Amino acid sequence: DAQKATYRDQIKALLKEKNAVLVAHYYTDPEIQALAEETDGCVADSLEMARFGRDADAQTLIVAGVRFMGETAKILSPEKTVLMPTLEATCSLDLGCPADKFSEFCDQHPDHIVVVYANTSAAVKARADWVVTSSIALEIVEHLDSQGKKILWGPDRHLGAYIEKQTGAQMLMWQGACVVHDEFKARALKALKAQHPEAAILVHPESPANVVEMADAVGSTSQLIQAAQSLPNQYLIVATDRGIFYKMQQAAPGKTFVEAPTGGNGATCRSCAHCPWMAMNGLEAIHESLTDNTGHEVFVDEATRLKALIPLDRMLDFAA
Ligand code: CIZ
Ligand code: SF4
Repeated sequence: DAQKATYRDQIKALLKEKNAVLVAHYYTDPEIQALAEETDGCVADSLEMARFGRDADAQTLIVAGVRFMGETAKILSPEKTVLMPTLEATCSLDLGCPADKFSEFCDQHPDHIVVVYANTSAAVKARADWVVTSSIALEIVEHLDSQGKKILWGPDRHLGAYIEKQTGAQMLMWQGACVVHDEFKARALKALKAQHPEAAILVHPESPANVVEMADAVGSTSQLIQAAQSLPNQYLIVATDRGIFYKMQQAAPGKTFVEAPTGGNGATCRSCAHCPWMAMNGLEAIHESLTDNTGHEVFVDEATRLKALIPLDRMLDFAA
């Protein structure tokens, strides 16, 4: 509508004026992803967002995603101003893994290498030896396991279990979960597949093991977008945040994308295939962050930043 068009035009002008660039996650709403594309920003997974922000010439990064993504951007680019549409956008994995408790867990197992998922606070990263995203977790754990290292993993238990199964590594695990992916239901998925036997099932490994087991492709967001394109199936059932449909439709135009079911028998779920925190990244909030920094700027204290940078750089070097 007219209000949105006005916001879009003003945001475009403000991005130029402030030498700012929009860095958006695949789970944000389609209009946000489209705006990032139209303004030479990026739409990506958390690994690519981190790299793009670090390498961008812009002085200011507008990170449309959740808090840990803004923090990662600041850790990698302390000289840049990092703004978020809202600092309230958190993540259930981050919330469920407080740094003091996680640090105690690590202290109890000093002979273990600490590997944490990117979906954690700067303070948790600062306690870790390695940071991984879902697009590179398997390779890094395989690498560490082949060196005979004992591994402590946190915080997502489903991703952890998937990594164990794929690599044969045994890990001590923190018991966190994503409110979106944890809701996908295997029984209802079986029923949907029975109605569409020609369908392929695409699953993000933050989903429960019995859902992952049914997948034709398991992977990070970027890997699932690739699978949507390369699989021959026209009908795709997708177990991840529905924000990803925007990019999947671009990658595989003409195919049909359907959300994997969340809750059988009409049961309700807390976050039906869309992250409530990703959804906070609206046009109005982006506009506000560009007009007045107050309450939008991400800060990470320097001691924490320097510690968190070590495992983050390790991941980025490994990925390079
Ligand atoms: O679930 C998330 O928040 C994901 C998939 C983040 C990422 O790695 O892009
Ligand atoms: Fe966190 Fe899940 Fe939202 Fe991703 S989708 S930001 S893992 S709550």
